[in-house]
Amino acid sequence: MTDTVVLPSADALTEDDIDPTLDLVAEIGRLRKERNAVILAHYYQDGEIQDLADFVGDSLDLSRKAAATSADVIVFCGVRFMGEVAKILSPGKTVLIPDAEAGCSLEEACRADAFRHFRAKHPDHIAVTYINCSAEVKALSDVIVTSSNAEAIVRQLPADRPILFAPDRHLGAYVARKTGREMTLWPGSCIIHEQFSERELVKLKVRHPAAKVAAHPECPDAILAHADHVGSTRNILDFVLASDAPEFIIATEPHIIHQMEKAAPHKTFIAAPGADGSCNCASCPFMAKNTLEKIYLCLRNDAPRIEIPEDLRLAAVKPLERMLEMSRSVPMSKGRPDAA
Ligand code: CIZ
Repeated sequence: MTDTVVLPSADALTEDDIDPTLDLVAEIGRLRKERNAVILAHYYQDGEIQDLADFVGDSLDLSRKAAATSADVIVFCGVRFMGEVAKILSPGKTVLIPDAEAGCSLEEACRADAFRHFRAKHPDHIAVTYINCSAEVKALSDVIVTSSNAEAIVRQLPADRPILFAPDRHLGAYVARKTGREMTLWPGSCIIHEQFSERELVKLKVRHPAAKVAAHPECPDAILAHADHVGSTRNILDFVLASDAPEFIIATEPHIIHQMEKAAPHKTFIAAPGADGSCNCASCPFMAKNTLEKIYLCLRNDAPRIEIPEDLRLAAVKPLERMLEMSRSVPMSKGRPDAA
């Protein structure tokens, strides 16, 4: 864990202190009002968390929301680096996360010291870094990207400058192919998107010949090769809602299917399989750490809270603001497709 998280004090309430008869959704609603809080949730969160959030989205739209909110408190239901982004962009707000242990395998795969060394070995390169990284790595980067804007941002970079891309090598390779830009890739990957099995996917396609495959660019090439559509979560969501196909195989974290089923109940969505033929392998264990109990507790305890040293924040905010500036061509999504 980074030292950017303030943990609850010893006398804070714990899950054992919660009255089991408490209506948690109502209590969270009451605390949200009392504290002028906004609850932001990623598409990879459990359906019940998505349903109580004020806004559901991907990292790009959640960053935009965090930067623009007038709330005093942001409860960020996602993983820790997303809460850090909210605090970097909105330093005057209290940013709470339900579970301080909600990390990210990509963040783990790219430690700041090693990244500093990587940069030093390629001094003439522009460092394009996926948002799934620590505040320290952001501070060492030139521009941050998400899977929604990576291609659009790379296309805006000077053609005569070589590019470093970290930490997801699959997303980097995909963007390099799409843009024709040469990139030196950091050798990281997401444990979730690495789980999908090409063999099981092919078997599933044979059993569902009408199904379109939509895959996230964090998937290895062998999976992307079978995809009818490749995109970020919000982009896959737009694709399945716009398509006439009746059935879809979804190769990303399967909780995104919650929004798909709500917005298009007449369509069938199947989570892409892992090596054992089931789809459970792709549930993110870090995203799953957040629960209604922990959301309630973080609002009660005012912790875990993200705090970032100001010198680190000032260094990390530059590449994030550059990202927001260079993403103007990527419109804000509605979040929940069924929302007004
Ligand atoms: O950018 C994000 O939020 C992630 C992690 C995936 C996606 O495609 O939305």
